[in-house]
Amino acid sequence: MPENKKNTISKIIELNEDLIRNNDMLAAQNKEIFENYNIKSFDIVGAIGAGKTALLEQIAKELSSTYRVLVINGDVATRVDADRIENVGAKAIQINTGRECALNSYHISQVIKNIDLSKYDVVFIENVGNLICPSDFILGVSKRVVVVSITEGPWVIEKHPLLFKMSDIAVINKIDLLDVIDVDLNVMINDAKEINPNLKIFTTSCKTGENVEQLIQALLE
Ligand SMILES: Nc1nc2c(ncn2[C@@H]2O[C@H](COP(=O)(O)OP(=O)(O)O)[C@@H](O)[C@H]2O)c(=O)[nH]1
Ligand SMILES: [Mg+2]
Repeated sequence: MPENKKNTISKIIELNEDLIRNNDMLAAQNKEIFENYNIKSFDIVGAIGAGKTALLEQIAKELSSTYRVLVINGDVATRVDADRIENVGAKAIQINTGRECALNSYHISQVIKNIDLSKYDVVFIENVGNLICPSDFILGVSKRVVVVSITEGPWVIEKHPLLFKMSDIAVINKIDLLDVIDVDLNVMINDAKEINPNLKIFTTSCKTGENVEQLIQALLE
């Protein structure tokens, strides 16, 4: 390979490593701030349409009677998700990332800087719908929750091992559709366990509410 091409590649790798190092440093600061305010914080990751907002609508609705809940919704465009959350009575902040396929710790640090965190007990961050990009960017939360749905097909977990390795809780959603979608739920659960034996796994339906209560209890532990 010509020398100038080699130099360009090593420069790109260096820049990428810098980006991730800076992100990790800001994430550590975010984590410390959340902890100083005694806030439980969650990064909810998963593909577009998996049911992240639908789960958050149910969780925010239930927790709002006892806790002061803030939801930060990340999307490339629109404030559809923040409006959905505010409709169930919780405070929501929408972040539009434009071209970026994941939230990063800078986005969260800017939110933290501009709000009074003493007003909240629990913060949920709905990441941009994507099963790949968020792996590189931790946000500085207490727990990461990865959400997939059975409609994404039986291989969705084994095809995205990194995000499952880096999560604390996995949700397999839309189990009300098990009769019409050709997937074996046990195979999906085993795939997740094999990738990360420490994962807590929940199979849920936002349509019927099945197992959502158990998920909420696990979040609060
Ligand atoms: N049947 C069924 N539909 C669901 C379930 N959860 C979400 N949906 C639907 O899936 C679509 C995408 O949900 P949404 O919450 O916007 O997904 P997000 O992109 O991950 O936030 C919506 O039409 C939801 O009503 C579920 O458990 N069962
Ligand atoms: Mg959403």
